[in-house]
Amino acid sequence: MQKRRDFFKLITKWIFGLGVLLSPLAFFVKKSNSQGERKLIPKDIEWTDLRNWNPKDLDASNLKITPLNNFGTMGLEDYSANLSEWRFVVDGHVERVLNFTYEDLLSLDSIEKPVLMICPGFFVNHGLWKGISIEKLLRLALPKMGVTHVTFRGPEGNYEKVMRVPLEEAIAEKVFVAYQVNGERLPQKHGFPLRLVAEGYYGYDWVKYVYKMTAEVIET
Ligand SMILES: Nc1nc2c(c(=O)[nH]1)N[C@H]1C(S)=C(S)[C@@H](COP(=O)(O)O)O[C@H]1N2
Ligand SMILES: [Mo]
Repeated sequence: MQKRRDFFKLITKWIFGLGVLLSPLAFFVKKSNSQGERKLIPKDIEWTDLRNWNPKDLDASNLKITPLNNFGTMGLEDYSANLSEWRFVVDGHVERVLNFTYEDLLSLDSIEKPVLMICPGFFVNHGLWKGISIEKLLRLALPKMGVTHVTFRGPEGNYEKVMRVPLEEAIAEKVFVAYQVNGERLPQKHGFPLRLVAEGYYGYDWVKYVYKMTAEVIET
């Protein structure tokens, strides 16, 4: 009987040990699967070929950062914000509606990361974008229960563009608001004072001159 119990103890130890050993592997396999669908762009790719890809299918981590002078641009380029009046508003399904000045934004915790933008058929920019995470902004505004989407608008007025993203993507920092690119203040043509960065989305969705972010409950 004693022998049998020892045997079970040993087996249990083994199974447990094996589990501990293999669990990082399981994590790795899961991770590489979820990224496996995206094609890693070779370092020496012709940039003109990239224009015809969908950014959601690409892993750009091998790509060099595009010098700011070589950035393409599209759509509204000359909106001019008066910084003394300009505000970034966070509203919608939140406890606290917030109004940030440009200076306020610069003083918040920031995130910075390279993200690929493709304007299909026209150009590709791989910029190093710096700005504020949506999670950070939502935390400050205290979202109410049930928020499913976050909507961005810019600029205020006749040329307003709208982009709505599911909350998970906003929280995962795939989408964020940026005030700096490649270490420089966001140039006017690229959306100064604030623009959306949207990993995996065509340039069309990277709203420039963002002035409002709204937490929403959208039934689907
Ligand atoms: N407010 C606003 N945002 C906009 C646009 C626009 O016309 N107005 N054009 C979009 C398009 S089609 C593209 S490809 C990108 C280009 O950004 P860039 O000019 O900074 O390269 O901005 C997007 N954001
Ligand atoms: Mo575009």
